[in-house]
Amino acid sequence: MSALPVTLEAVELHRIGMPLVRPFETSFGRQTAREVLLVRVRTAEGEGWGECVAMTDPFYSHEYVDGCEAVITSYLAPALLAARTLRADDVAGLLRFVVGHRMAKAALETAVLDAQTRAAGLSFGEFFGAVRPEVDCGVSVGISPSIDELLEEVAGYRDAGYRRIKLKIKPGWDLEPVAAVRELLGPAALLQVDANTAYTEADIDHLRGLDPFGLLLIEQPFVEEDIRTHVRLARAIDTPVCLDESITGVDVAIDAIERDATSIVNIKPGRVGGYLEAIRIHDACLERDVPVWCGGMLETGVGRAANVALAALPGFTLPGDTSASDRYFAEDLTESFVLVDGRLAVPAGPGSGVTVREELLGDWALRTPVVLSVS
Ligand code: SMG
Ligand code: MG
Repeated sequence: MSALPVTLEAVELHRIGMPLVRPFETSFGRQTAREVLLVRVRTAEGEGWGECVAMTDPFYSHEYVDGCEAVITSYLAPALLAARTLRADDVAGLLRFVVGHRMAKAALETAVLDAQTRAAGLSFGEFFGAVRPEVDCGVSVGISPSIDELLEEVAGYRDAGYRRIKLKIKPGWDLEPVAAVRELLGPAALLQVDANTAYTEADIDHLRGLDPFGLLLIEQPFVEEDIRTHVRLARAIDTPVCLDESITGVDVAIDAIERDATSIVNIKPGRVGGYLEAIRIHDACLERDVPVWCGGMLETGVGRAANVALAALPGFTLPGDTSASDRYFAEDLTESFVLVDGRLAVPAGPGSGVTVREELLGDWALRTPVVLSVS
């Protein structure tokens, strides 16, 4: 579905801090708050918002909030402001002169897409090609201080209706918690694990110990650049291997699939440079019968709205890390996303379909917004 270009007048960068309802621990660290960089574009046709998914520290990937803000301020926003009249489709090409920095680029592309689709009266769901009004949701469960606390947390999410549980694992926190959660949930529950690159080739035998638990998949056990060891693991275990960090674009996705390094793909729009590239990955996977699911980066309602629309595409056949707002936040920056029967509704209004609550933007501001305008 097409939409007319917008005329860009200014790019605003907002930095907010939101406390998490409970700490979230992964193999690379523990966080108690979410620092978020939000981009607002002001155009002649109206405004649009994009959320940068980078974390405070460069531990999930090389990108991080300060770095994203710097590259947007010095390079990316000036290039878009110089182009002046543009569509979301033009953004990746206009920003190609900067190597990498996909999360920063994705935030800008999404803001332009939001402005453009709002002006056209099209929802993200319509623009992306959504085929369902609501999506099945999973939840990502952090590393816990004890198995008992883990079981209590998982039972809470089960009772809330989540359709799939993902456990964060690392060496020393893998077989035992997985066994305990499988026992708690029973054999039919959808259960998967995510290692965030914490293992090495020497752990392949150990990871085979996950096979008896009937997991949906194991996500990214080895470092981002190491496709080869994922191929070796996939040959050695029955549990399907799913790449997250490694998949930075559609060509890498196709390569990893053809090499049998991944039989399921986690699609995170921020990690791949935006929703348009995310859709290309979805299409390539659908063509190859590779199931995909939508990853999460502890997004506010701004990013969550877009993720839910993406997850409504036909190839998203597994529940995503598209949890309800209250999984992370006591209060969301937009309308709350509320789980109903384990699902979230795809917003139907124009653009992302959600509205930023500007008073909260002020309350949670970590500093004054940066405004970049046409020179
Ligand atoms: O948004 O529910 C969410 C987060 C899901 O586990 C999640 N994300 O590797 O998939 C992943 C992680 C990356 C962020 S960890 C701080
Ligand atoms: Mg992951």
